[in-house]
Amino acid sequence: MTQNQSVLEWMEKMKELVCPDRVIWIDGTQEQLESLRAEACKTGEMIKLNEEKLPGCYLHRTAVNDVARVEGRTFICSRSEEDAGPTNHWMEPSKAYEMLYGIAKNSYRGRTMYVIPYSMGPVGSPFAKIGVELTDSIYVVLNMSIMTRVGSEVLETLGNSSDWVRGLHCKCEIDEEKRYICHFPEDNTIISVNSGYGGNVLLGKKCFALRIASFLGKNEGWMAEHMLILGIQNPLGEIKYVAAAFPSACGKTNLAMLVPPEFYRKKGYKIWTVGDDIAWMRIGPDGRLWAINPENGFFGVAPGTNEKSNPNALATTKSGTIFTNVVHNLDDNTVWWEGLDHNPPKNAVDWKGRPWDGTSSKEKGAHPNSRFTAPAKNCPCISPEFENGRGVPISAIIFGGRRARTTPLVYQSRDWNNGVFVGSIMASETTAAATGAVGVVRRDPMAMLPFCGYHMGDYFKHWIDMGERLGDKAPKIFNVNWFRLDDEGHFIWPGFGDNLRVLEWILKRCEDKADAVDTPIGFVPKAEDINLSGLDLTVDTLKTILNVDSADWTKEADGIEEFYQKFGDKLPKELKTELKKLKEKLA
Ligand code: GTP
Ligand code: SPV
Ligand code: MN
Repeated sequence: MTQNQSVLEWMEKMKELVCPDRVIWIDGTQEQLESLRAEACKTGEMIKLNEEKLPGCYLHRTAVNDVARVEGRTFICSRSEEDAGPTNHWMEPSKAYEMLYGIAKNSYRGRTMYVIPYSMGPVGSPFAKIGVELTDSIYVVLNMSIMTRVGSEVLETLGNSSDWVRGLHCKCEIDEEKRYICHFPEDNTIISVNSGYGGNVLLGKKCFALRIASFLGKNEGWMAEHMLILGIQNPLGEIKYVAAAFPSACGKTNLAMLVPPEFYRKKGYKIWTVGDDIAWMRIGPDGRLWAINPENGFFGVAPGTNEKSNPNALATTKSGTIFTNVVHNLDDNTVWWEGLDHNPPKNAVDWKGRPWDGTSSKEKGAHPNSRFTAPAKNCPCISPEFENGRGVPISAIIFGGRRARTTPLVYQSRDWNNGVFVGSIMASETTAAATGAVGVVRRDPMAMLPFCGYHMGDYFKHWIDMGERLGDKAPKIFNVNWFRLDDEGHFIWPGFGDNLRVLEWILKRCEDKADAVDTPIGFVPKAEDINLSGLDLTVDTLKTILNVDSADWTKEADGIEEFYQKFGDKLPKELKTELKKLKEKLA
């Protein structure tokens, strides 16, 4: 498949280590993928679903101990511990290699090594980067073939270059105690052992496109962010693009594919999805910030996805999709999950592979972090710019999290550095996307806490530097919170498609066409400036979620101060100044 010496040498070295019975290069052809699908169905690794209702779709169940990212077992193995910073787990590289090679040794015995050449970004486009993942899992091959651009074309583009990311995945025996997701930023290398779950094993995604790429971005002057990208077309036909960073399972896929409420549809508003999880952003020749989505598919949260909340995502999953850890409806050989509709199947199998009838068991049928892997090209609102390797220009950057109180529905930062401060103090309730407690508020700067491949203090500095380079062409920075709760624990804001009402205000602010209230944390909309037509939400209720409570924020400022201490000397002075200004305004 290739004459590239660096690829061949590394592949041979890994082959000697893991000892596969045979090696298969993934060429990206449909014939090869089809034969792998057939093989996975024969071994039970995947189940072929109803060809009429869900053509080309499959179901997979992971091991029950392997259902989410494992942040506690994810390591940045930089040469110096300081470079990994206080928010990452660190392991000394030679120790890490020794331990990982010990676990990987002979682990492919009796198995096949699949070699997956893949491109993050359209093949050969200026922002694209190449990786090669070795895996012993057909599930990984098939998911990578949806999530990235895979095949011989990638190796042709690589030529003789040694500039590519090495990735070794060994499924091993899915032993939690020996599960490790390790990144060697200085070696462009990722090693993942003892897992078969998405974010741990689809190495192009979080491991490469965020952890390794964020490190490359800092050194090369660009940004790799945990952000969706969407285009908002107004009735005049103009399209403005925004990028938004929300922590895992906090609404990126939903916002990226939103369907405008009727009032907006009638006026002619349209939404175009560019990406739902990752953005690579660079300063273009015109001095503005341009973003591409390096992925080629969506690895989306299944539960809660339905005809009303996210019809575009649902439509995207109707063909060529792999479902993981959802309910298998045996009556018609389709899939189901909580929140799809109110009719759970009577004759089904739950995500653990046990009989399930939707009523007698208290346990959920689908895992809360069950997922679909769907091709981007299926998405009814995929942007015409999706394959454009130069990307799209970003007008606004939006941060957001899941906060039952404190953070208002939306506010705007005062300027770039204040916006970096707003991103750095993001806090959100934890979700099922990572193992561990759910619903605990934690600081998750820029939604990158689990994904920044280097010292978070240096990362903040990189943001400040980018702002300096962008100058007056910098996107405006906002923060949103769709998740404020009332006293009975219900969401106050309707969310989903209605989030366009907030985006409209954001875009107006970018063009100086809307007023705002100056508060200690930044600019908050005047309640009458958020369009509520067609909603049964009163202006008074809206006011409660636009409110900035001084007592809450004084407590918040103390929390920020404590959090900032982690970063010591690496905390940029600009952020110290922003915290000081916030405290002064609150006092
Ligand atoms: P990752 O793929 O883990 O990065 O998640 P994500 O950020 O793409 O989150 P996603 O859009 O899949 O949403 C996760 C959960 O949040 C789902 O259960 C959604 O139903 C719910 N959700 C998304 N948007 C909203 C919203 O506007 N309001 C409310 N109340 N819930 C939402
Ligand atoms: C996330 O957890 O942010 C995801 C899913 O997008 S995973 O690929 O597992 O990281
Ligand atoms: Mn994500």
